[in-house]
Amino acid sequence: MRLYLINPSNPLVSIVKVKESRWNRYRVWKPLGLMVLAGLTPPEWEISIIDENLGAPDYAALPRPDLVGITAFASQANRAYEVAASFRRLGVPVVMGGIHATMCLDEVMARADSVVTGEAEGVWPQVLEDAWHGRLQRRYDGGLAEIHAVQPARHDLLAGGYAFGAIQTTRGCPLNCSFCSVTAFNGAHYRQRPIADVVREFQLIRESRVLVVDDNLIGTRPEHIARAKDLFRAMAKANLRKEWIAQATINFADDEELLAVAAKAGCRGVFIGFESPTPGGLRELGKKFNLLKCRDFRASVRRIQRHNILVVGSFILGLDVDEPGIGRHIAAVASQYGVDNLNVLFLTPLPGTRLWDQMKAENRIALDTFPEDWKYYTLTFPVARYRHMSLHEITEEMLACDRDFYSLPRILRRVSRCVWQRRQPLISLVGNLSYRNNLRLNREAYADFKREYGNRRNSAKPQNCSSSTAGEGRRSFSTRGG
Ligand code: B12
Ligand code: SF4
Repeated sequence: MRLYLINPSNPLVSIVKVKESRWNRYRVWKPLGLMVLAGLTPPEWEISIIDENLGAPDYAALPRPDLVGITAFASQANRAYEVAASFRRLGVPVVMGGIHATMCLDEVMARADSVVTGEAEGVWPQVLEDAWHGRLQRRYDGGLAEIHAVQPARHDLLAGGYAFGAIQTTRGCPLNCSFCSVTAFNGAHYRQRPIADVVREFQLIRESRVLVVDDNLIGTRPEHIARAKDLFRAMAKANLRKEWIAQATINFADDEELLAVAAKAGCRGVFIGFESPTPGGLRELGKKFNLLKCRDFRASVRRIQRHNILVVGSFILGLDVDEPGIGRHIAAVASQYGVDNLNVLFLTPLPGTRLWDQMKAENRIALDTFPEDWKYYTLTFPVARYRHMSLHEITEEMLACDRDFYSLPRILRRVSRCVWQRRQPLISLVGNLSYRNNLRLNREAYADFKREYGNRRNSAKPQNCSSSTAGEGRRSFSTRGG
């Protein structure tokens, strides 16, 4: 039996346009969920993972599969449905799973033969067994997996084409920020894989650089931090010869020993969500962790960097507290914190989040012709009605922010600082140029977006994602104050 596992592309996601910029090769990441699924698949299935981010194949020229599994974030849903429809027309059954299938169950059920909600570990073998015998059920619910049951991913299946391998060591996040779907999907209970399993899996990865996909690698409580230290010590002891990057909260900077063992284990970069330059913004987002009194972000960043770890700072633009001028303000604050790269995203209501419920209730979800509009849910398009900024103003704020932070003099200053401090200047340069190059792509994308949105202002009533609570028709986009 032949199984295709497919990661659909989204042509609007500039970071995956490898051909448009060679720097983007460093920003295309492996679809780990599908590699994990492959690891759970019995050997009698012949598996191919198809990542459309490296270029969609001519499916008609490929051998006909017996089953197709498709993953999707919200932003990939449109393309996922196209691919699903093309296989279903041939009579090949299609199973969909992942976060979008979980958050928008009815929408996905209408477009797939079977849907797996939640984490797949507990149900995937049953799905395959049922497919084998031609008795696929309409829905399977994996819920939250038993963390000890998480098997190593099939790292052998996607060789070549990527600069980074991928691994996951924990699931879940206790913080539940209003805009983030991780807690809704993976739960508030922070689950940690056994250290020996993680080290063994690291050894299966061929790439010398690895993305640790955990939403928060170190956790928040003393016992989480203790486990992170044990993990890093075990990784260093195993002499993995890997360099890796990860996501963490700012408390990563609070423990010198943690930083030292992380660096020794190969940590070279960390992605930290600062989210907002103002306490009001942090309160609005529920990011309590960043609100702790006496936190000096600049000193925290510097402490991390002293261990030769680059810091990418992430901010969100379009909060209710944000007013015109916020773009340049974020660029200035990020420069003042001293981050090596800045990643700014539009406040985006993702299904299943508290922000979705709130914006839905306030009728502020502007792009709500679903499923078509999901393609704009990349966090790089302003899909909502923002309190103090029109569509034009908010895209200008984003461009101003990127223009300021990624101006050539500022890039030179950051890279020279890396040379001076002996901290990976080449990687810093590549990262900065990659973001700078995307400025042009973003400008073009916003222009297309405004044209497209303008043409569709008077379009018909939208379909609704099943997690939505109201069914109101569309309103124009360019409002202040919703
Ligand atoms: C790594 C990652 C990325 C990587 C993507 C790598 C890749 N191709 O998969 C990068 C950095 C590129 C990325 C980009 C984006 N991401 Co992202 N990303 C993550 C992250 C941190 C981890 C995903 C992961 O690998 N998990 C580990 C694997 C094992 O879990 P999994 O994928 O969920 O798979 C399990 C189940 O879902 C299920 N499953 C999954 N697929 C399928 C398919 C079938 C058939 C079946 C049966 C089961 C099944 O089985 C697996 C095992 O249990 C998640 C957070 C999270 N915790 O999920 C956010 C997350 C998925 N990303 C998110 C977002 C919003 C984005 C972006 C849109 C915006 C952005 N700038 O970050 C872009 C979109 C890119 C695009 N192509 O459109 C949101 C998605 C929300 C949503 N409703 O869509 C998440 C949840 C983060 C959040 N804060 O809310 N992301
Ligand atoms: S943004 Fe980060 S800290 Fe907040 S809930 Fe999501 S994963 Fe947790």
